[in-house]
Amino acid sequence: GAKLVDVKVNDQNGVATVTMQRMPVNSLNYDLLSQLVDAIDDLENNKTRGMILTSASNTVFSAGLDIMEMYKPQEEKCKKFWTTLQDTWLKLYGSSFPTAAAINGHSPAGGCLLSMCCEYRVMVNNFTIGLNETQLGIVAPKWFIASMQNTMSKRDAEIALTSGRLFTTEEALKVGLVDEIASDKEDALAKAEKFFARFAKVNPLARQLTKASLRGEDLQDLLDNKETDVDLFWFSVSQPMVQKSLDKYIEALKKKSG
Ligand code: CO8
Repeated sequence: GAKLVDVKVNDQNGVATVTMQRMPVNSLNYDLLSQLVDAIDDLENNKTRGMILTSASNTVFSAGLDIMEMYKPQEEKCKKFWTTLQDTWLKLYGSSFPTAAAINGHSPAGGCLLSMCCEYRVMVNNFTIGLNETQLGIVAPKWFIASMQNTMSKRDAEIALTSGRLFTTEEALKVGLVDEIASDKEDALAKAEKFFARFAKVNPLARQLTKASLRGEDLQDLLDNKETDVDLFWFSVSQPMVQKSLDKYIEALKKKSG
């Protein structure tokens, strides 16, 4: 199959840049997610110094879940897809190495989720980011919410989630959804690389165990409820109302691109 994820390691600082390259919008289908899981596994095995997640597109970090994986779904395939999304989240949110996202384009829904799995976010100006699920008539799962609450206040997360708000880069900075603004991709990558320098004088095991302690409850909660969560996803996407709103959404996307 196509190579949807590119991994390059900087020989000077040992940081790996993981680039999603499923054009045009890095919509997260089973193949892209599986390749992300494999890339993260490799980095764990090779004891990387850190990982930057970015996109090969100049305008989209990731358009979120591939709507076609959820539209007119077939049960077995759909459940396998969702399990792979769970695994991606578990591995990235729970990685032993430090992570940063260089968000070089729009980052709605699942795109926002991936960036929130990282420990630090640098976002190029004039794009949008957020968990806009309610705008699509769907409900962001508990673990999506947990990772949002790990970036901003519970108060801001509640308002953002219930309204399905997409933030501009500057608005995202204000609520803490992103940590720094960049002028372009190069600047975003440079700022993300700087993040790892903070750990130069920190004991790596102490850093790793602290991260595990901070994120452990969120991770355990999904680990304990993986199957229930898959069933809930299947139940949700099978609802005629949800299919109807996905149908409308796909139409709107098509109309927009002409
Ligand atoms: N899935 C599949 N195809 C997509 C998606 C997507 N998420 N997004 C865009 N595309 C397609 C478009 O249909 C278009 O296809 P075509 O060229 O065949 O017409 C092509 O990609 C390019 O799209 P655009 O022309 O719209 O590209 P732009 O650069 O103008 O815009 C955006 C890029 C801003 C990313 C825009 O495409 C967009 O807003 N996309 C939708 C984003 C979104 O809302 N995604 C939500 C997905 S749902 C999710 O991630 C979480 C679900 C949680 C499940 C909860 C349980 C039920």
